[in-house]
Amino acid sequence: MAKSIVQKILENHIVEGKYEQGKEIGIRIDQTLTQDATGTMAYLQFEAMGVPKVKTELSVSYVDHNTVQIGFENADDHKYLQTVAAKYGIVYSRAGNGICHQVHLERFGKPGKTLLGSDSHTPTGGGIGMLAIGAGGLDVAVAMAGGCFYLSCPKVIKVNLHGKLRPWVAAKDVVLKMLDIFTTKGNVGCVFEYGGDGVKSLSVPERATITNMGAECGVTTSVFPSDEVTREFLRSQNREQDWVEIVADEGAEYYKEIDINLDELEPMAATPHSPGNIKLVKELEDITVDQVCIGSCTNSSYKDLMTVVNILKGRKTHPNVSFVVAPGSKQVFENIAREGALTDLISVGTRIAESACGFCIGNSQSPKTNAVSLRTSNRNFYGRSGTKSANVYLVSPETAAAAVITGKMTDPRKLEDMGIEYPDVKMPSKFHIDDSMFIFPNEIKEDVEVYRGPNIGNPPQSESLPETIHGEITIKVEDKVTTDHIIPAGSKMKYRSNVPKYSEYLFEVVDPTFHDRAEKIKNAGEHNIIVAGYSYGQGSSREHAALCPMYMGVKAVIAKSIERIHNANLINFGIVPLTFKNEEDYEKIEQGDKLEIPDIRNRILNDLPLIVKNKSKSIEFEVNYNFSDREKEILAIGGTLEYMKKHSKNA
Ligand code: MIC
Ligand code: SF4
Repeated sequence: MAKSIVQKILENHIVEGKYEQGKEIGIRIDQTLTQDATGTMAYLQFEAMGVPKVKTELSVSYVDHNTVQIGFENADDHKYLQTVAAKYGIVYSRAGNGICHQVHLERFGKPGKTLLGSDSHTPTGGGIGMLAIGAGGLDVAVAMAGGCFYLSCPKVIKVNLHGKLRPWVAAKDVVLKMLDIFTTKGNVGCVFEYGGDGVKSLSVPERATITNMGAECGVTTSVFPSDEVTREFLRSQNREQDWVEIVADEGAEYYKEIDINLDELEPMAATPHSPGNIKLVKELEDITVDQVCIGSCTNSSYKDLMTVVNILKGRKTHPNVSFVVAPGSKQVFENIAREGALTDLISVGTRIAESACGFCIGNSQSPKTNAVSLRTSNRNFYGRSGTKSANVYLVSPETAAAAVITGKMTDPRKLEDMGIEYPDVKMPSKFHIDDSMFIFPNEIKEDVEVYRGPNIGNPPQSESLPETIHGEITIKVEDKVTTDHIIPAGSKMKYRSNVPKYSEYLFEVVDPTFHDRAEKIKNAGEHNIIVAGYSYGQGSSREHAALCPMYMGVKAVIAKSIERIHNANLINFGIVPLTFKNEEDYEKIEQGDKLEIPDIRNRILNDLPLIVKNKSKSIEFEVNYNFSDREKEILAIGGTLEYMKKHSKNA
């Protein structure tokens, strides 16, 4: 039978279940990655599992998110991560080595392998032909301990790319087009598999830009074939031996197929405050721009930065623009520096930032009040930049560079009128490679003592599922509430390993009174319940969006729909994700209503209908749930950590 790329890789890794769309499967994970903001908790959970060494082929711990280090907290976390890595056989990528996804693509990604990462943009690895999936830290800890990763066997959507991008139109515009077509909701359980004659015209970093932002559509992952272009990239990284060819079989069947003609695309932008609000740049022309930020795991490769440098060389940053560049990795940084391009950037008036997430996560470079900020990153959620009144537009490096010169939103094709030629940057045949910012576990021989600074607390315990949930709707939110709304990153991210402190910021952007109200309800021995619209929990993989609510006594979320990673995180921490059977019931209930979900434990375990009683309004409504037997057991016992402990004891 003719097979898709997705089917080939999944079938090679299935440990439990069968390749049958919609059914839960358990797969073996070859590689894991963590970053510091999610990794600290993931390793604390891994330690709690009592496994002496990681059981994957490769696990890498990156430090790229919390590198600002105002106060001791971040540096303490880094040291914890370094010592844990040495102890358990994990490669440690030091702060300064770059953003996890860019570095992993350069140095470790292998076609045909599975990669699980505690970051939602892990699908970047799909650019090199891996099946790379983002998950909560606890799922990654389980994979490091040798457990399966469970997912719903996906609906594979084939995206046929035709032709070739025209000058000034970039890979970013391809994925913005995908967002225009698929939007940011309704794609749970799907995977994008790219193919068609247009694929060969895209370099690996361009493919990675496209797979990176598939995360914004909410798909499980995106994947490109592994072909001669992949081989060349691996050769340039001195890793040709890691190459295998992976292409879809002729006649493979898909859930759906779409076609995109690359030569018809135009420069695009995601407008405030969602990556799904797509417009053509030419429709936005003349908007005054205050800030331009180039970097993030979406667009910070050698090719991206050399394109920008070639556009800007010999010119100066517009006086009203603050222009920041954060190279994606030390390798990118060093290679552009060795070619003299760093000097060109400095001379343009660029504010060079560290090779890290930086501006993308709002822990530096927050723009001024009411600013328009053009960014090459992947998320422009409300408040994420650190300035609530700012308007963030997501664009290609070409469009970003044009605004650096003009000080306004400019279709980069217009640069030709200013005598600027399109810089057709070629990938180098060999990168300058220096792996000295990694610490490989076999370099450390002696017994390692794990360092735990005062910021490191133990993961909080969750409670088993009660017979009846009774409590209050502590918060009712609308559609597309992201994990950035649930628990902010930015300057608060340093409390990731201190759950009681971090929980104080729950729903800060939406309703800063949430924490105190939830605490009161919890202290009164009642449960907190969250009610939401469509696509609840979209965006990041941060499990704190479930862990902190769990700590505050949230026991159920009732939504119109819930996104994949967040849904899994809720289950991992013993919070029951439920959806309205009749969506009109969402309108009939209010924040503050007293709810009761009688007999919930028995009903879920025995697949019986579940009724929610609204005591305040004397009405009741039915809710849906969809749990595998494994998930039911996890919920009943009170979370994955408890489940793992029980099963490792029984093993
Ligand atoms: C993000 O881009 O939102 C983050 C910060 O990288 C998150 C992870 C986190 O919150 O630590 C993600 O994408 O998963
Ligand atoms: Fe870092 Fe931004 Fe990428 Fe998240 S999206 S991993 S914060 S660069």
